[in-house]
Amino acid sequence: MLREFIAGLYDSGDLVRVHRPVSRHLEAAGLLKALDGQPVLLDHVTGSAHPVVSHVFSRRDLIARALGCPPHEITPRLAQAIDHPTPPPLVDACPGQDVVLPEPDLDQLPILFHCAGDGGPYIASAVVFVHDAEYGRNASFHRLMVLDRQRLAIRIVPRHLSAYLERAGGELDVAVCIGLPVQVLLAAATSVDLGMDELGIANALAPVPTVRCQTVDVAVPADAEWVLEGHISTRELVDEGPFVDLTETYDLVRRQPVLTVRRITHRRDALYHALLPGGLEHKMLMGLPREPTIWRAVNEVCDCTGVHLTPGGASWLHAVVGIRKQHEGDGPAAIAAAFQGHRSLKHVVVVDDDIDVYDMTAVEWAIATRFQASRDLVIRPGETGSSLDPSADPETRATTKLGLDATIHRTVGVPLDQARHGHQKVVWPTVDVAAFLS
Ligand SMILES: [Mn+2]
Repeated sequence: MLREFIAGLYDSGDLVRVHRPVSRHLEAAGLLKALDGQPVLLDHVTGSAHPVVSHVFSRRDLIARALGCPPHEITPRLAQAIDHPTPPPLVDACPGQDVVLPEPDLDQLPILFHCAGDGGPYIASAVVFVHDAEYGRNASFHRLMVLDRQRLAIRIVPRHLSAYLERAGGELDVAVCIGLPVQVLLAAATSVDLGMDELGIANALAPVPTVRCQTVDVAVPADAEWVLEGHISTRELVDEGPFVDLTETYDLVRRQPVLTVRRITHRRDALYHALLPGGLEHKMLMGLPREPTIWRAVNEVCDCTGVHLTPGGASWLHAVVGIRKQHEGDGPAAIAAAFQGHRSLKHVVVVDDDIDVYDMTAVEWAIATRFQASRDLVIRPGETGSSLDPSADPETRATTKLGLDATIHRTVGVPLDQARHGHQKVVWPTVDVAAFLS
């Protein structure tokens, strides 16, 4: 669970702990931005009795550590969990319900106001759980803007929660959880079919005991630090935003529904997980769960050895795909499949399996030494892109997609292994460096 992982980071000296009071208005976000990529615990955030943790899963190695596997195994493990979900167990005891606030009051939570132009304080780490008689349970991330002590504006993109809301006639009971273990955060960000329980994916990664909510008919992770039970109504729409999105640019202000909180329960000494908008943790949790779908799509056309949605591309718009090339057509086929596997993808680089997809210097080296623009460039104009790309058409999201096949090219008549020979890095002599420097 989240607090055990935080305790482990503290014990190993991997947690920056801030004892001084920090204002939740702008100051905390500024401090978190300066410490991006480094797990942080803020002991005292003004106006709240609860400590803030952030950047907990801001790096691939941190997620790997939480899942107990090497970094390169995260994508295949997640793909495996999506293919073979297991129903999470229901338990009675729930630390997340240890404390029940007498009156729901969002001001008790150290919700941060991030940037001067924001529409309000924002919760960005929250996963919303709903239940439907036919579809079953759904879990998805939604940013929540504080309107007052009981009400939040909820951003709902037209995906699963909007389908549940429509079926419920625009009136839907929900449970919002904050402070969740890594497997739940990753599963909630996957893109799977409507009616598939994301907690089944989470439970296949690591056990997720669940517990019934007190006023809402849905079971949520028992290890959650906070549970906000409430109701979404589309009868009243409010301005949601401005909000700093994944690209660190402002998203549009939209008319969105109101989520009214009716009950707040939390663990004793509950931690509040603050996700810095546009920060590395936001990018990691949003982008990493899209890598398995690219992985699977590319594996249908050739042998995929790795996928990396790079942080420089906001972990959303740029991918590096590694393949074990068998045929000359594998590169272009992998480019087309990658775009199928992640619809928002804009630029993709395909490299051979001797290139580490996480090492951007190695990827650039592959482009420099193996790529010919007249031969290996794929340009796809008139595609529908991501709403997160400010350079796409704001109305239609029309964009141009680009693929670079930076795999070794095989000249006609030259066997592949022979073609590879002239493109591989030399093997340097190995020496005992320490012996020369002592
Ligand atoms: Mn879903």
